[in-house]
Amino acid sequence: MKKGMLIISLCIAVLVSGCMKEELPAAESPENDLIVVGFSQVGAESEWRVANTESMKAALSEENGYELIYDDARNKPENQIRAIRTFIQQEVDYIVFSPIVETGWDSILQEAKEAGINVIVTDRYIEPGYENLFTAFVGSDFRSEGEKAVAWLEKTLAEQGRAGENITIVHIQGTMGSSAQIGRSSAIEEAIAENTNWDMVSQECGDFTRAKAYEVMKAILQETQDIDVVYCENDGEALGAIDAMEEEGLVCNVNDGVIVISFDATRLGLEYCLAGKIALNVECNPLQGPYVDEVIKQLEQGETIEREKYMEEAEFDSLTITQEMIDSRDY
Ligand code: GZL
Repeated sequence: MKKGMLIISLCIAVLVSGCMKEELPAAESPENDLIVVGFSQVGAESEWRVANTESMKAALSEENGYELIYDDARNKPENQIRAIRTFIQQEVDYIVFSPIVETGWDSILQEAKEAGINVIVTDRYIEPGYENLFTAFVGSDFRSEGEKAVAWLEKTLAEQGRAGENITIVHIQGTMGSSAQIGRSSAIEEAIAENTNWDMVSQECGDFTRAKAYEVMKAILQETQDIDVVYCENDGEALGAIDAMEEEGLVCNVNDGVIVISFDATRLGLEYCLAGKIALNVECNPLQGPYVDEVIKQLEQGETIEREKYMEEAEFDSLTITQEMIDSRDY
């Protein structure tokens, strides 16, 4: 329910009960007693994002008690700021948003706070220091995801007897400045600094899209094809990089080809893993809608909430993944 309606309803309820002597039953809430949520989504840049949007829309549905106002920012932070300002003007009850990048949100979130609107951050994080400007976070620990990938790579190379061998690595980063890119990049960058036999031969931004990753990988392959590992920060990038490598006749395989590491574990990404083309796929769980629904319902009931909810996430490798594992998943 929009705040204005709620205040008018409450005033009428007080007036009615104040004029009448006998006890009245609690005023019936208006039939449209929906919780109005403004949701600013990053865009539709990847299969992961599509799954995330579907999860949010399913959870914040009318049958679940919501009126959802959805905005697709098309990967532009300025569109998110515009959308959030519109939500404030519309006097929504809650604002939910996945910040495209970590920085630049303090003033718009201050406006939401001054308007008395709870903000729930999903998926990606905003920069530290502004925790007072939002009520809850539901998303992933991207640094932990990167550490899983690095630990697997160290173990795999050791098992292959390549622990001391020079390893050439291509790093294709996600949208620069997003918490997913910052976390996943920091893990591989630190691992390369620690493993002196690991050499980053190229680091380019693939912007979490298959098309951009294909483009940058094609350019890299014109410079060098002596590549042992390609570390891609999501499935879209991994598929684009594999497209480019296969066009050049390179084989992507953990045992006798280029080791491709990816993140998200979307169905398409796991099918590439089953085919042996993605050697490791670290899950990034997009099914955040039910947790956002839970937080809002708790807030509506005046209950204490869990301020940060980190999604449970697994990892899949090409040597152990099965079709049954893929078929059993929700996205
Ligand atoms: C991660 C999410 C990232 C995915 C990409 O939580 O923000 O953005 O890894 C998506 O697929 O584009």
